[in-house]
Amino acid sequence: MTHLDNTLRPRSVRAALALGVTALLIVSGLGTARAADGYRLWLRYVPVHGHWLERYRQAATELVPGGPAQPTLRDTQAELERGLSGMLGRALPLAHRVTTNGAILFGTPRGSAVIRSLRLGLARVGSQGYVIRTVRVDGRRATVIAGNSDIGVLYGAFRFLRLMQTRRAVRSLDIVSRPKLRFRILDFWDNLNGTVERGYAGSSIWKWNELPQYLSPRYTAFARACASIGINGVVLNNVNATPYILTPLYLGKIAALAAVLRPYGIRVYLSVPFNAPMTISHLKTANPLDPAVRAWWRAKVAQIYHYVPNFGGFLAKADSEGEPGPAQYGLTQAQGANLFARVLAPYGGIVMWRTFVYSTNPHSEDRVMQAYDIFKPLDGKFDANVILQNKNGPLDFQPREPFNPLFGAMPKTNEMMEVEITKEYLGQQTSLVYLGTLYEEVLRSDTWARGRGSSVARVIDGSLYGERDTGMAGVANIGSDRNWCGSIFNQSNWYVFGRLAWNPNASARAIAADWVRMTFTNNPAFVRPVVHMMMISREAVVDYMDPLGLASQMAAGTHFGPGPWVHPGPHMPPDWSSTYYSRANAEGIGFNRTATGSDAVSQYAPHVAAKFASLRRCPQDLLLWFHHVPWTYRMRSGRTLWDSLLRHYQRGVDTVKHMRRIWAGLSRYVDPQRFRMTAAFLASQQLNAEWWRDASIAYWESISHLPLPPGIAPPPFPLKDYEAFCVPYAGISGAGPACPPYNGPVPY
Ligand code: GCW
Repeated sequence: MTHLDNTLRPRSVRAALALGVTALLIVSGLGTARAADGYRLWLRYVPVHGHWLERYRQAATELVPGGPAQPTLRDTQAELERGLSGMLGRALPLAHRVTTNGAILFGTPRGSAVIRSLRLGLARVGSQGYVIRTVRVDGRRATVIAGNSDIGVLYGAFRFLRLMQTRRAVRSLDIVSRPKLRFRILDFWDNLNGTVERGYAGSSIWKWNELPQYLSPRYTAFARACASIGINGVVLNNVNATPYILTPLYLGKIAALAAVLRPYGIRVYLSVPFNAPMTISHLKTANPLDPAVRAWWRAKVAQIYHYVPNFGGFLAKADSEGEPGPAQYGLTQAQGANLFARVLAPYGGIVMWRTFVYSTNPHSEDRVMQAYDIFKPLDGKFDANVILQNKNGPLDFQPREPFNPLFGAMPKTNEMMEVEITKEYLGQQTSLVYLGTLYEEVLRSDTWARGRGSSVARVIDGSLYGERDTGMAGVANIGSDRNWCGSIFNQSNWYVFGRLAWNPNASARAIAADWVRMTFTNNPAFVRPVVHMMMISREAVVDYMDPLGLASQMAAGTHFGPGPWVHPGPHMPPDWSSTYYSRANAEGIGFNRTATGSDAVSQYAPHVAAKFASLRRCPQDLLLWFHHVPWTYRMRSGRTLWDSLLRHYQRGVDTVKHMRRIWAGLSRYVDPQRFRMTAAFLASQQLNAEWWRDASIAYWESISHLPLPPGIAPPPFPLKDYEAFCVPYAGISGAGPACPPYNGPVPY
């Protein structure tokens, strides 16, 4: 209980100090009095107390900028001032050289002769990394935060602040860090009308009608938060793109936004519709082989760079879910991607070309095989500035999927990973699900592409095949809600995405602990149980939604709540239905993807394929992904599959109850506002979990005709009620309702 950050019951001295700092923040316009509503994310910089305060005050006595006050360095200084004054309760003097023990010197060797003379070995950290080291300057002990670029210095400053925020010793530092991935990007699925596809945190944060004249202060706050975790790119608009984004009206607005983001090292990218030459300029075709089409894109890109000189490039969803693409002209995905690549290359721009492409033919092969079959033969055909953007799994952001077989399968092509940070398929806004464990599971999966040790992390960080253009993209969960992400714990997913994109080998648990300490308190009586809760949260969702390797069992359209009964129909393509994936029948359940079935296993390296293909050796948590298994099959536990499956649903519900109990005992460590919101959301999550459990059990019972095992309660409603019930507007922001009005009992 020594170094408690609890601002609820401060001793009188602390109260005075806290008030003083709050006043300081308000006066300087740096913060807000509404400190506990989640707006300040993990950058709260609340006062430090006890012996840590003494230590940190000795380690931070003055700020010494090492270089001219360019925008990024000015922002670095502002962040250090904001962070240190918030935590240490006093403003730090600014000095032109080191004059006291405890000076903090920050800058680049180019900007500062002192930093140059320290020989920090900065060659190791590249253009975006940093070194933080305790050194002696003119006989005084100082901390130097240095990078080869101003942006590296900014990243280093955030790291230094994090050390204090998480109560690490800072007296004797030698930290060397460089990002392992080059492109660390948030993809916004934001529409220009302010709605957000699969967004659950309010309307879009980009206020197109206010731009370019008015620049909301949220843009800067957003940029700071991104820079604090190393995110360096933002795709502003939905991959289901409209042509307006490429018109001069919007380019002017984009230029204004790009200028705000730029000092924080963030480049702007755009999603582009492949047929823009037709919709904007009435060309008769968008065929990349047509010289007029190529000229159109060349001119368009020149125009974009005129508006936004540091423009990053394009993201494309082509030939996917109705979006136009090269296949319409009988051309390959490589021919489509290279059209963009060639016009962007002269400016150093890149193309992120999504591999989320699948056939619309209902009689085609197994849906999860299609992207591999389309892209794998094209290895080596993509230009150097194209990066294929693979979703983490071969299907579609499900609670659990095996890794996407394209990872490691294209040695001559850049590959990056796309994950959802928004929880479209994992409970959406209110459910507490920490995605760090999901990302970590994929990153650590061994593809065996070049033998043992060929993890997905090594594919995307370029260490397996030596690519330079490496990256990770996360579909943002950010909106205009005051707390940015719709819930406090959703913020942890933005946070962990950035940290893993910086270092895909980092530990999800360690990152969760940092986030909890910065977002709430360093008190171990809080940190330990909350990290535990986060670490078990994703498996809970898997258990009550898609246990044992099931996938895509959600309601149609909204993707909210259970829908295992969703079957193909006139408006429901087979591979969007649930029954396509479960393959449940009177005998058993699961999709046979072995050689006797679709043979999707053969898309993996032989070692992995053999494991997945073996009923005995297949990881049980992917069992029904790869195998159709009799209900009576004996699992390793000795239970039948039927028994085991139903127990997973129950276990998921039990875990949520457990999480609720943990949280309920922590009120004394959290401000009332964030405590209550989280408690209420956990209550709603329990209802959601019970709904999933009951509806799923009711449906599987109707298929297996087996009795419920002891300990499994019968669902409270008949199956037909679950089938009829739907939450009409969940998760389809801006679109119409996804189901007719329902007048029956409410299972959720
Ligand atoms: O999972 C699906 C979503 C769509 C999304 C699509 C994609 C942007 O339900 O809303 O469209 O993935 O990734 O393109």
